[in-house]
Amino acid sequence: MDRGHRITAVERARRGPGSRDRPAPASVPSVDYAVLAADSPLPPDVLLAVVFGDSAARRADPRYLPVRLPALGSGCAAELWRAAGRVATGCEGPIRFAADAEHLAGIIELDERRHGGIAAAAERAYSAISRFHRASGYRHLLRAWNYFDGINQGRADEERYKQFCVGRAAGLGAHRGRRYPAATAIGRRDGAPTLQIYWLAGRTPGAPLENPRQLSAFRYPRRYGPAAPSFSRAMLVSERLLMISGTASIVGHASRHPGSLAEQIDETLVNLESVLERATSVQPGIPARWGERSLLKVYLRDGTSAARVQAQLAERLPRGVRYLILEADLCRSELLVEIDCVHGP
Ligand code: 3EB
Repeated sequence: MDRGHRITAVERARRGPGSRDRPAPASVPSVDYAVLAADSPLPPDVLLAVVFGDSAARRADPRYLPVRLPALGSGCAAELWRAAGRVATGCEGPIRFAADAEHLAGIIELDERRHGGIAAAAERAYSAISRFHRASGYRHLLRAWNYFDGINQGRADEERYKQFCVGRAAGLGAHRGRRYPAATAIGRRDGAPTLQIYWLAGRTPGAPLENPRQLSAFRYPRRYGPAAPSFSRAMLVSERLLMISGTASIVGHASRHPGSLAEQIDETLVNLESVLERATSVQPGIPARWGERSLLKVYLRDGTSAARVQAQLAERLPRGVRYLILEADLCRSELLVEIDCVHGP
């Protein structure tokens, strides 16, 4: 650990997360949903293009990641991150990346069969990510999305989500203390043995936030698995950009409203509000209400309820809030919906 980094950590501990005088990045990427024309090349300022859908095809461009989760409703299926300034791209081992002066977008895809299962693949992925960032100028892992097949397969501690958590915890290691990135972990149903992770890292640390209505995931009791999930509820990336982790109908550590999608949606929205309130209390630059710069991803276990979900969201959220609805499996089998959010400039 270099001297500059240590001073930053001490300063942060003294000032507390989100304080106004914490180091702030000079720029942040902007995130948008878009439709990508099938064959047109990505514009040069794109840091990352995640394309959701059954038929999302591969491309040679290292910034491009197809994720086979069916996109329902809107038809907008691509999440585009745009840089502030020049973009440099590259590959290092299994990692591919694109970066501007302040932030780096990374992608890793590992074949579970080549690494001996989901736990080993997750460990391999996160140790590669950790090593890569220790050696780069972008030391701070801010936000990560994890997608893999059959997330609820396996019984008790062998359930694949729990094994993923075991590997992720081992790969991230103890060195980062409890300053975990915000995260999403979601199950595909494509039968492909590929662990897909994409993430945002920065030169400047963000401020991790927790939700007062929920026990921190990294403190979940043993019954939820051999290793607690290593993520924070949200990350203040800058004074104006908030990235909220996958959020579900969980209060304390218990799932609420099993069997009721409508009630799970409402509980999830209360959790999101609670995180937003926490964020605005430490960082007044964050808009206090959802709006046109709020981008939600709604992961829905049963795609046939998409229209109902859309109607409920339209009723509960201000007009202008944008969302993708993706059909997916979620990390606890009783959860029917999970929502993550980028709330930014
Ligand atoms: C929860 O609150 C629901 O393991 O990275 C949400 C977001 C969830 C991220 C992860 C899991 C993860 O525990 C599940």
